[in-house]
Amino acid sequence: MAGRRTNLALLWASVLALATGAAAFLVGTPSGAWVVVAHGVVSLAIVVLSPWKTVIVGRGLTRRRTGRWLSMGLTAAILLVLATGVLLVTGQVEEVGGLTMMQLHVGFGLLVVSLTLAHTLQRPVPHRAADLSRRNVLHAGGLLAAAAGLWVLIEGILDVALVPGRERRFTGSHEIIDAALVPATQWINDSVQHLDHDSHEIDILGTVHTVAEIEAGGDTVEATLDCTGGWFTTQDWSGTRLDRLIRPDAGMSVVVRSVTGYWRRFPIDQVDRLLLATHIAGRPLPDGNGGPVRLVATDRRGYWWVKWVSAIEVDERPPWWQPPLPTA
Ligand SMILES: Nc1nc2c(c(=O)[nH]1)N[C@H]1C(S)=C(S)[C@@H](COP(=O)(O)O)O[C@H]1N2
Ligand SMILES: [Mo]
Repeated sequence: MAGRRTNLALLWASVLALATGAAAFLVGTPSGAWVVVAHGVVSLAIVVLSPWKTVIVGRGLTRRRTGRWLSMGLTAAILLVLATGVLLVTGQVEEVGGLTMMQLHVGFGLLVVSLTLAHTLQRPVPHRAADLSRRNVLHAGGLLAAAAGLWVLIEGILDVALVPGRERRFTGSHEIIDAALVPATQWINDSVQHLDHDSHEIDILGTVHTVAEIEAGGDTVEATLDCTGGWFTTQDWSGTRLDRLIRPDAGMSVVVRSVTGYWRRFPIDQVDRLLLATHIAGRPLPDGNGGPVRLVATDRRGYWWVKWVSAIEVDERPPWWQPPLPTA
């Protein structure tokens, strides 16, 4: 029974870690900070359970059942997810072998998901009515309390031990202060575009605009670009606010497109929070950062900040009519 309980708790903690991890990518404002905290706590619940699981694994290994290699692979993958998670949080190591720590963390995470699926199919833990007994609910509560305690402890250590100047945001991202050091970051496989400042045109609701026109808008907003890769930067961005070009009753949603085909859709009542930017911190946007013109989407994560904007359209589709995360 105790082994069953551990396995069930592990399964549920893994499912919650996956769900909160995926949801953390959607968080852009402090009201969603709890999702990121929850991801930390349920992940630590897996750590808290590990001594009990070690006992179960020890028993299993002496029996030489099929699926041993799968179990060992799964254990290794889980250790790698936890290790990359810790490295992400501390921010001391940013890249290994050309991959960012977040790419490694998500990659190992997806590996764990597929191995867990295979492992659970091979060794199913059927739920029983007794699983929801008062005693087990108390156990689950105790587990969460222990994990939360561990989370508070780790946060405390990080606060004291982290190098000053490496502020962490509620998303867990680390700060880049100098605008010149903002990396050229692609979501998946876009490549940096080199567009000509004078001849590039932006089609906005069927009307062609030059970069010079966007520059002349004279709007400057301070906004935070927070990449799901684990860094953020707060800068002054200048150009033209979209509410100067699009009326809020022009349709249901606004689609912003890049010359690369990358696009994102926004609710039309948020046009006053979207800026077509030509400058960062008073300087023209470098090609890598989306020059000559990119979108600044206040309070939204980096993948909304479409670079190398070529067109803006309005239509009657609802704003959620798009993949939750970009696909290119
Ligand atoms: N066209 C295009 N725009 C894009 C992306 C992309 O891959 N293609 N990546 C987005 C992501 S994930 C982030 S974090 C920011 C990064 O902006 P930066 O390159 O200025 O750091 O651009 C966003 N805009
Ligand atoms: Mo990003």
